[in-house]
Amino acid sequence: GSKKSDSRGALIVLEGLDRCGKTSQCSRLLSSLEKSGHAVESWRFPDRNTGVGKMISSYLANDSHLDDRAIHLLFSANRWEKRSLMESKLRSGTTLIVDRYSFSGVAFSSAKGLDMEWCKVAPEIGLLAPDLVVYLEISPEQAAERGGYGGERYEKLEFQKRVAESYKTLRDATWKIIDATLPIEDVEKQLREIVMECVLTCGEGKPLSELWP
Ligand code: Z5A
Repeated sequence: GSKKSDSRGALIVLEGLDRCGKTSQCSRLLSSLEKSGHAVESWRFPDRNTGVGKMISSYLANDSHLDDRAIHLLFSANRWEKRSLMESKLRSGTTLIVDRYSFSGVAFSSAKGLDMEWCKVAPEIGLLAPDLVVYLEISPEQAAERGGYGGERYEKLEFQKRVAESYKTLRDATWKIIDATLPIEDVEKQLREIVMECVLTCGEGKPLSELWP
């Protein structure tokens, strides 16, 4: 066939505050890419199904207490335990749509006061770099109005405001920003256009790279 041997799937990451609509958009994107015949899977971090993921889940539910650095490293370990599977999926041509990634790790831990460079550097270096990061932008106040927060540790307005500030510091010119307060179908349409372009570039053999580029 005409498919190049270095053709691969794209690593697409969605980031944003709690309630910004990531989960809804990931599932719409998944079905739209499936319908157009792409090999695609949707992933999320934390992956609560692994041993490490269960510790994270209990921490988020306030069932356990952990030092801020310890939980930061667990979130990172949770990405490391999926790294080789992630790489083999991408190389075999499967596009991955990922709900939260290293950027959440840095944004949420630095919102607690941990040094941003400490959060970014050691634990995350060498993880696969996304081909695309989409930030679904919403103010903490508007996010809070959506259906109410659940009872998890970080789901509080004051904390979400600090997370929003951290994301502002963290994001760079390569991120695509979408207004997450638009009707769900409009967000979906914008997202699909950006993602399709990225999937195409990766299919044409854009090399995989590692954090932090
Ligand atoms: N965390 C961390 O600290 N370090 C790390 O390394 C990682 C994560 C990876 C758990 O994440 C926590 O872990 C998270 C960050 C931290 N803490 N917080 N906050 P999670 O994945 O379990 O939870 P979440 O990411 O916050 O997801 P969520 O609550 O499921 O929200 P969402 O996915 O962004 O939104 P949604 O479920 O798609 O939509 C929310 C509501 O808004 C829902 O009722 C929708 O119908 C509605 N909605 C969606 N879009 C729209 C539009 N466009 N208009 C109007 N209404 C809408």
